Amino acid sequence: MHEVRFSGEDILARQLELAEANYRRLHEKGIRSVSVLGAIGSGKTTLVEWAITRLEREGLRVGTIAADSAGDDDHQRFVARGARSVNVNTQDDCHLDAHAVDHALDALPLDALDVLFVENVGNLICPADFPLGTDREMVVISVTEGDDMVRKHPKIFAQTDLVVVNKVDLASAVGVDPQRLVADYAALNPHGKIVLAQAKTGRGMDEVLALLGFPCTNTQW
Ligand SMILES: Nc1nc2c(ncn2[C@@H]2O[C@H](COP(=O)(O)OP(=O)(O)OP(=O)(O)O)[C@@H](O)[C@H]2O)c(=O)[nH]1
Ligand SMILES: [Mg+2]
Ligand SMILES: [Zn+2]
Ligand SMILES: [Zn+2]
Repeated sequence: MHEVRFSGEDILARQLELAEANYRRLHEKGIRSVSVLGAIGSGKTTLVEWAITRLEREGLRVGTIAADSAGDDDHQRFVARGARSVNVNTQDDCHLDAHAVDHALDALPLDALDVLFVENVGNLICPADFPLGTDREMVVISVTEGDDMVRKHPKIFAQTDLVVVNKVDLASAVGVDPQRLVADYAALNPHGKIVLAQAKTGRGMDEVLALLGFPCTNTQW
């Protein structure tokens, strides 16, 4: 086990060092990696399920790290799609950190992977403070959390360049205008991209994957 008992600024510096080590390790293996952050139940796992199916059809070998406080539901969903997956239970912690990702990487067959998705615990607050060392990051929210999500969690949205607003099929049922979320995000992060999606049916997935740097040639869903 690594020594991780530090205090104050040392903790942040150590987290950055571990994140950089993860980044280097993934690059040495030629693996492209994506952190998936977002609200509880917003559709993170559903999006990654589609991504696995889609990218494997493109000939890419996909690995996943599934983080939840308890249980292995998301991990099992990824395994069912054919991903090489590792389950991480964070228990009392409400986020993944670079140290936990390092250990998860130990348990993955890195030589047999081209792409890695890391699904964080559902949470829009502290994951913003814990870099994991992935190449890219996306934040998933859904209309059912309300139209004020971006305004209430500016830090995570200001530092992320790709946001997915999921479950647009439920927008009128919950009385939320997705364009409100689009406008709030544009005000906070003018360079960021935002995709309106319905992950359950795959709507928006082509755009999400293209923005993550995986343009798909086989566009049949
Ligand atoms: N109506 C609708 N439901 C969706 C959509 N995408 C996902 N869901 C449903 O939302 C629920 C939660 O989806 P998950 O993908 O498990 O969400 P998650 O963000 O991974 O959840 P946690 O990991 O528990 O935070 C499931 O019942 C999905 O079927 C969508 O586009 N529309
Ligand atoms: Mg999930
Ligand atoms: Zn350790
Ligand atoms: Zn936390």
